[in-house]
Amino acid sequence: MNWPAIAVERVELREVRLTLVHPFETSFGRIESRQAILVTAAGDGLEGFGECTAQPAPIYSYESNSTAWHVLEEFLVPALLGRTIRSPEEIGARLAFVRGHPMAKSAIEAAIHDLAARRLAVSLSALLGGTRTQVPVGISLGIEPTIEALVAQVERAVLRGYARVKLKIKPGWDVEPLRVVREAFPDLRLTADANAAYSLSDAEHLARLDAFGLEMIEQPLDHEDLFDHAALAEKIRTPLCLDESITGPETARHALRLGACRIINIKMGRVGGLVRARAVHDVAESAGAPVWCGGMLETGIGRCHNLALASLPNFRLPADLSESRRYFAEDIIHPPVTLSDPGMIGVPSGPGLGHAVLMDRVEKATLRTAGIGP
Ligand code: SMG
Ligand code: MG
Repeated sequence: MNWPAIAVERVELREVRLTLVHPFETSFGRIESRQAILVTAAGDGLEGFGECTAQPAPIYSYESNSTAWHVLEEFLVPALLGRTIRSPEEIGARLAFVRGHPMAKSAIEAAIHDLAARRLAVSLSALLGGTRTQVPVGISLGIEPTIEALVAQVERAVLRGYARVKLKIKPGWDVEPLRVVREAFPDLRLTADANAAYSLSDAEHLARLDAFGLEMIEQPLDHEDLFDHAALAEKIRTPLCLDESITGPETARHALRLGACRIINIKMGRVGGLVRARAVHDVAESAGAPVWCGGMLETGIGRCHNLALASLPNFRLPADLSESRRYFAEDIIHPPVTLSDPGMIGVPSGPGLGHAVLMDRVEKATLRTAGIGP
């Protein structure tokens, strides 16, 4: 689909906090709320929305809400303001002078994509060339105080109809919870995500997870270590998937060539936006490797962007994309995201995000704002 000429006249940054209905614990810590920067790009009488996937602290990656705010306000937004954007690639090209900070870049790039789609009165999925009307989805379950509590969470997810369940693991919370969950749910599509909590010296221990028929183990080792992931892949049968390590099409190509992974988790924030996410998708597709869309506990805004992205053809495995109610008592979009069929979420078909942003709820959740432009 042709990209319209988009004039970015004004940008608003807004940090919001939404309490999670259930705390989410990973190998790097416990998260009780989703605190995010929302970006609004205005032009030609329309507004587009984006969400930055950074967290308050730089623990999943080096970005935090404060670094993203700073980089957006001081560098990224001024480089786009008052410009006419004639292609999606032009956004990244204008931002390329800033090294790194992919989540900050992705947030403004996403807002401009929404603006472009609204300008054309097409869905974001249509603008991207998505081919799916609904996407298979799973649920990512955090570390719980007890294995019984975890089994109860899995049971709820299965009853709700999720197509696959991902369990967070770390040293001391791996073999036992996986063994018990597998015993209780013999046919469940099950995966595990370590968020880089192990090292290659744990290879023998990780090989014990082969017994549980996992579809993949996600990011067992350090985010910078493709080499050790390739070595680990030789020692275990379960396919490896990389998340934190894949920063764009370049690392995707290296990882697949090295045999560091067979599957890629794509997060638009981590790789620097939708254009680069699509490039990772294409690299994996030509290597015959499936991808799936990861999640960062997004509000409804980021979730709609993820749904559009996951409508591309090589997103063949269930996404970490769950219903609004799995995260928040009240999402900031209307209608909230719900399962369309068991294990499926419909790709929004209305203009742009395809869901209305509820500004009164956004206002209530707001911690700080900054307007940039006239
Ligand atoms: O959005 O449902 C979700 C969470 C998915 O597990 C999830 N994300 O490493 O894949 C991952 C984690 C990172 C979460 S950090 C906020
Ligand atoms: Mg992960």
